[in-house]
Amino acid sequence: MSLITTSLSSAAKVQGRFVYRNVVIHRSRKCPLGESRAYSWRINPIEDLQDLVTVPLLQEKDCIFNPSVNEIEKGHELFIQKPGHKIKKVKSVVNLEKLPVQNIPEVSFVGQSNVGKTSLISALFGNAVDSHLIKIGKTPGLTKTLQFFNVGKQLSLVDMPGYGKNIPSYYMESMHTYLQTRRVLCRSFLLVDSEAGLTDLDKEGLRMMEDLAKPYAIVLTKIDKPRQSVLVKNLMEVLDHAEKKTHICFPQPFLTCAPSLAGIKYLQTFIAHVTGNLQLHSHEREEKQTTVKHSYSEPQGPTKNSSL
Ligand SMILES: Nc1nc2c(ncn2[C@@H]2O[C@H](COP(=O)(O)OP(=O)(O)OP(=O)(O)O)[C@@H](O)[C@H]2O)c(=O)[nH]1
Ligand SMILES: [Mg+2]
Repeated sequence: MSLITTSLSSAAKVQGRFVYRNVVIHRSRKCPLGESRAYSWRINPIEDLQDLVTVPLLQEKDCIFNPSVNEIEKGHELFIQKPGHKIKKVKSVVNLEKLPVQNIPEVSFVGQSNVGKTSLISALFGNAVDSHLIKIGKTPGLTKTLQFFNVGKQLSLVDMPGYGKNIPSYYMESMHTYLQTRRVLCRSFLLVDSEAGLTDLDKEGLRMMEDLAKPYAIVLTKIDKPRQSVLVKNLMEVLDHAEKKTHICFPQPFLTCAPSLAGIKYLQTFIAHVTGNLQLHSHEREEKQTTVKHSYSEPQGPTKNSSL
């Protein structure tokens, strides 16, 4: 993952609120999010943030996930309940010996307490699943077990207990063991609060994911909370850290807002693809056209066709 930084010469002439590593971040030109939750983000919210800086946030070679509009609609459809395609909670697991036995691809959501893991899973289901099924908390530490949610017979999403202050260490241990040993786990998402920015605990989480050497991606949650200029700065810090300290992390972070579902279709499409439920023809075209390919290992587990 890499962030292009530039010399001050081109950017310094512009009045901006933040300068991060010589890159001036403009004040939000459109609607500052802190002032309006109703802001309408593009399918991939990074594109909105790109408008605020004069240098590319991501290098071209790192923009490897570019689904078409049609593919995004197909990815989104996978998460809609219909007869014969139910979204249901299959199990809450405390004891790792009691993990559900099912041969479908799993993706897991990892991160510190209160970062928004459960809310993100609910948003992936369009916030349309019964609230008794998915419990979202005001206080950290609400999710105390590994919770498995099946999307039809296609895939399973796994909500993890959060880690952090005053959270029992066995949460961390059971999460680590699950991530290390689960054969059907094909992708994890490490969540970072976009308002708080990258914390020491997040850095610890990233170190753990790197040590595990299993495919994962970063999700910046709660993008409705900070001003866009703060969001850009925090995103750049995440990209910078990921470039320097990670090797396995997927180069494109995902940005999401659970209440408004911003960024959710884009993430749904990625999940549909990496679990082998959606072939991306636009991606294949991109790959043929470009000579630079990101070195990235194939996902493990029972995926069918995924190529990212
Ligand atoms: N504004 C806003 N609030 C959010 C968003 N996502 C989550 N929250 C809030 O953040 C708080 C924590 O959310 P949870 O989804 O319970 O967080 P968690 O990571 O599952 O927490 P633990 O189960 O304790 O590990 C709740 O009050 C949510 O309503 C978001 O995108 N925007
Ligand atoms: Mg939770």
